[in-house]
Amino acid sequence: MTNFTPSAADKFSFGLWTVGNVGRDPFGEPVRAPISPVEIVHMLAEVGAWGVNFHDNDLVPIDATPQQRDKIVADFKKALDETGVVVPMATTNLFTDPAFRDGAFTSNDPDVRAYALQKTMNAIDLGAELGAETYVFWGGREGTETDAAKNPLDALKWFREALNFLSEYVMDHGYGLRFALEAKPNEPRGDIFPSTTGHMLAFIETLDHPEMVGVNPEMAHEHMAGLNFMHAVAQAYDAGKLFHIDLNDQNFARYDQDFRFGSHNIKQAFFLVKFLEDVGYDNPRHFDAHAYRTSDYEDVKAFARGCMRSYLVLKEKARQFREDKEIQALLAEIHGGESQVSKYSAEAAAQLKARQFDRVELGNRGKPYERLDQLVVDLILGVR
Ligand code: DIG
Ligand code: MN
Ligand code: MN
Repeated sequence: MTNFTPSAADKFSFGLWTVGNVGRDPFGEPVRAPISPVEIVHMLAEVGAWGVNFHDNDLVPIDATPQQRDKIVADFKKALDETGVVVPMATTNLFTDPAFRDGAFTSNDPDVRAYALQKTMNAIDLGAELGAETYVFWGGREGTETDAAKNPLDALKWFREALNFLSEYVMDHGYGLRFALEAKPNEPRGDIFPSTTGHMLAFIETLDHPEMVGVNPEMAHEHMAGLNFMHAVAQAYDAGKLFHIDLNDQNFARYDQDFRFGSHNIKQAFFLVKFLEDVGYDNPRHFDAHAYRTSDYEDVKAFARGCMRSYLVLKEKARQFREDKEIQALLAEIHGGESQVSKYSAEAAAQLKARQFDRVELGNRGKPYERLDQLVVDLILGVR
């Protein structure tokens, strides 16, 4: 039986806010006492995680004095040194404080947009100091409840201005950080923009330094938009922009549930893991999720272990898929090979226009996809 124990090679990471989630929700107060960043680092080491991520204020409270900041950072570094846990990613909280009630980079208030830049520069400094290589931008408040309030063209312009400014800031300081933009269609704003990974990929091409900007697709967020997460991830990978990924789970047509990875849509999780392993994805595998509100901290550890275990079980299932003779024979039968016409020439066009097709015969060519998919279901259910 394969050993499903996580190792550093898996690059499994958790944000401070994930296992540190105290169980507050819009309809209920916290159910778990807060635990410190140092305690979280030790918990992550205990369950076998490789990395820990943070928003600036997960680590350093927004009103901390410089002396308090330095002490907090020193204690955090000590915990990292003691455990070997690393910091792959950092990000800015631009959504909790009331100052960001109408957005941060896309607020209608230029003072707020300027403050958001200042806060992000300081958070980038902190992330770089702790060794982060990826900097995530999730615009939780970048959106509207009424389109009367904000012209999306202004929002896109202001978001572009901010990212261009911050790209230059990173380059000016030689930080070597890459930016990863994370989309979400709604919540907490009525509509958030850019709303999906696809929208972000298009937006990146309008920036001054697109080469240093990629995406951080999140499973729950693409599912909230009713999309196939693996397809979004594949398009990001195809564009060379899959710099980071937020793994979790999510029932469709629900608020952002941030469930344990593999806990709800096991088939989508399988095809996602299969894709990442097939292409040799080598960036962090971040579980942006949290335990049920019903959990105590022992169950929070079970949540974290479950995220990593499910990924490793599905990784083993993907290996079995690749080695399954019946599945591979079917795939060989199905895949008819490279396109007959790919590169244009006048001759190729003329030959193709002259070619006779039997359209009815083409239409009669059935595919054994039911048989193939049942083999996958058998594999996932463990009867194959
Ligand atoms: C929510 O899905 C967002 C925030 O938690 C954070 O900014 C980002 C980093 O993973 N994900
Ligand atoms: Mn989420
Ligand atoms: Mn996320």
